Amino acid sequence: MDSRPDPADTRESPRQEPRLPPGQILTDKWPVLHHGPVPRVDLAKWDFKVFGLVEHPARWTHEEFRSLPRIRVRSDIHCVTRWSRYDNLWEGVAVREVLRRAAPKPDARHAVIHAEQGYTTNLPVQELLNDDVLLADKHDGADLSPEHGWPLRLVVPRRYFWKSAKWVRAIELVAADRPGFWEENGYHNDADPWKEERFSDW
Ligand SMILES: Nc1nc2c(c(=O)[nH]1)N[C@H]1C(S)=C(S)[C@@H](COP(=O)(O)O)O[C@H]1N2
Ligand SMILES: [Mo]
Repeated sequence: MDSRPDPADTRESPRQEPRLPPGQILTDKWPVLHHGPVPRVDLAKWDFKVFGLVEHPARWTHEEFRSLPRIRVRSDIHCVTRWSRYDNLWEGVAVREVLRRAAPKPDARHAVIHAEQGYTTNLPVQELLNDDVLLADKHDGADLSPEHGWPLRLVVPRRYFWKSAKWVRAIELVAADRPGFWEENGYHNDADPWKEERFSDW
């Protein structure tokens, strides 16, 4: 059984002025973009882990993960390929919630997000602690489709969407920043849409 979120507990990701970041075009559609094939996921073998610089390395089976406290977040998507989509209603578990249970050590300043098939992306732990950052399994009231990251995707509303890893399986906390897949392949390390941090300069 899912633990149901209180309907009143829908967090609005903070908006910036202007709402549409520079160089973006608004769309109602939700494009599918990723590297490689959509993974086939066996829920009986699926788990989610928090490891690295933590006091209590944590592992949840799919059933255990579904019983964690749940939240809803309304946020806008900004993809580096220049489409933006407003008012996405995500449902799932706050990243803050899973990190709290693992108890990060004081020197855990950066995170490597691990997804199926070796996809990684990197974020500061501070960013993950924002209360609009979640591990989502639902979008606009329906289960995520496999193409959009089912059974679980990260959602980081204040960064370009490549930081929102689909098919996510683990968060590793580290002391020194470690660039992920797209960050190693020319994308900007920080990915702030309002600063147009699209590509790195090298
Ligand atoms: N695991 C994984 N997650 C990923 C990617 C990927 O290649 N693999 N691509 C990222 C990129 S570049 C984008 S733009 C978004 C697209 O998400 P969507 O297909 O749900 O729109 O997923 C991100 N998450
Ligand atoms: Mo992307």
